[in-house]
Amino acid sequence: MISRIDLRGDALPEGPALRDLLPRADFDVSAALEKVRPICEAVHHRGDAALIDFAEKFDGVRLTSVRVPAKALTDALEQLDPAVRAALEESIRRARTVHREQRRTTHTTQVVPGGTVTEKWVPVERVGLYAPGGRSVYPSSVIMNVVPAQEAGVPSIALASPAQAEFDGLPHPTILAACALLGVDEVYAAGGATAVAMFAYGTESCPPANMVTGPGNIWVAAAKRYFTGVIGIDSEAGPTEIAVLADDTADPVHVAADLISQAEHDPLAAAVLVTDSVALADAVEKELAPQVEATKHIEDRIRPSLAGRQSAIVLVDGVDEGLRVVNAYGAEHLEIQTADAAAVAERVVNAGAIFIGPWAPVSLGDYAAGSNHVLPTGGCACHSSGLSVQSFLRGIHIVDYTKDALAEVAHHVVTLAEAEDLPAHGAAIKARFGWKVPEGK
Ligand code: HSO
Ligand code: ZN
Repeated sequence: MISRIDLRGDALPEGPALRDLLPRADFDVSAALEKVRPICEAVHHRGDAALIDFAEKFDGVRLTSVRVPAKALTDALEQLDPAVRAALEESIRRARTVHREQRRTTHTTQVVPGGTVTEKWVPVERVGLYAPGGRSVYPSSVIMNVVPAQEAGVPSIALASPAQAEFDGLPHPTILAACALLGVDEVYAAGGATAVAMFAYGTESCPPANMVTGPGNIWVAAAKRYFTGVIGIDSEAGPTEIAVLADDTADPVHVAADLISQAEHDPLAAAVLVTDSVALADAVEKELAPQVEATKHIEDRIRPSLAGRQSAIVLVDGVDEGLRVVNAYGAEHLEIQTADAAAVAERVVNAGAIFIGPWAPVSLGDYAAGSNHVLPTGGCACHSSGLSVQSFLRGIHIVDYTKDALAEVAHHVVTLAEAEDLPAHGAAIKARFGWKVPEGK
């Protein structure tokens, strides 16, 4: 059901060579780019009419309006199962507790007497959040996108999710209910690349946004790439990944359950166990079969995910080697199930989120740890972070110098301007001092 990669014996290669030995899904966003281009152009030129045509083509329903009426949101909340409502509320409460502390304060540095640089943090003015609605209808992802945007102070937040034929062209009712719980009242029935294009260009019913965030399929990722440089994006979000670094102290029942939990998302989802214990590898493999049999999305997602080239059990010579492997891999989610897991976790430098020990499974983080579940995939954890308040803020430097403070450093500015063959830069300084360079200190 899951392949093995045996890295024991020989010394592990360095850097990219090690990464090449590790499993990863094929997720070719550039190939999808050509297909989303005409979709984006149609939304650009025909606005709402294009969105309505695409909803009919892709979602099988003819919309009367792209904007979801306010009443649909309140109705969805009223009809929400009370247990689901309570769980969503607790998830929101915990996410707020964590994200509120990520707010940044204005900071002023006095560089010299009379010369200061202040960094002020300003929220993005308008963001468009995307909540998928195909194989995955995740109200939890609505929370993970909306809460950091709200805690960052974003004044205008809109959300799009695909039209559902079975709900008269509205997005899924649990998505609508989650929006209502969070106080998001600007919601659109638009899916995939069309939703990203709607936010990027704006249409008659939806003003353009400065930034689009949220998970999605390859078309959403491709549309985000198409608009890179035009609007802000969070990340391209590929199929989900779990890596577990475990030794012989780990419980194979837990490890198998956690691997399956993320395989459940997608046939391209990655489940990777890195261990120095053959006994654990054997026990986990044995455990996978009955647990997979006992769950739901077996044939369409879990089996192809576990059997795919993106999943494997990787055997290593010890926890130190295992750390090198997981750092080279840069998993979206990394569980550490070893003796002294917290100390091992301290040595992890590349991961979207780290889950320590037996009582912090990825599922907890997906719903109710307080952490964010929108995390870098495909090895992007080596250079990017998960969604946070910071994702929705811009830091603006404010430079404030007196005449004396400028005079003190003027000769250095003029020298560097000349060294770069940009004399007009130097002239902008000299003009302030009777066209002479002050002597400085
Ligand atoms: N594990 C997914 C998020 C999710 N799980 C939503 C359940 N619902 C990516 O972090
Ligand atoms: Zn998940």
